[in-house]
Amino acid sequence: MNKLTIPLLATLTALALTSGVALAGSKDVVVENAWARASIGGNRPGAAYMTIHNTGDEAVMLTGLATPLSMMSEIHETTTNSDGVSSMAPASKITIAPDKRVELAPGGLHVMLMGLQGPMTEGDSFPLALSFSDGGKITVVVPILGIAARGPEG
Ligand SMILES: [Cu+2]
Repeated sequence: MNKLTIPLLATLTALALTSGVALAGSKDVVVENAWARASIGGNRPGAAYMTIHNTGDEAVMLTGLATPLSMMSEIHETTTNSDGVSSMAPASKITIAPDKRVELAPGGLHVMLMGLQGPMTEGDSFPLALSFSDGGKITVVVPILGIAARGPEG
């Protein structure tokens, strides 16, 4: 972690602490089973996965992602066509309906971590801040699993 990323991390943590209390909507969001895969090479993007669970009674939209690990993070969706060829593209904004979960998992939605600021090494972890339409933020600590991991259970 370089000198620039530490104040960013402190800011994200402070925002998460202050906004988690007062706002409706995202206070009812729980991020479950976050994980990432160790990266293959230094200049390839990384990917992170999780389940976003809205336990409240209002829909919440995910509006932003930030982590000191990458210059830019966005939601991508992998799709496979009828010939079995997979491709991915930025996904439109994710809305989590009341009492529903949205799964980010290999082969589907994922957080693409572009411009990695360091290696993603198995056993390490990094903070990821999720911003929501009501102004709330949630910061989760994402553990980095092995290069062949399929999920947090192995
Ligand atoms: Cu992607």
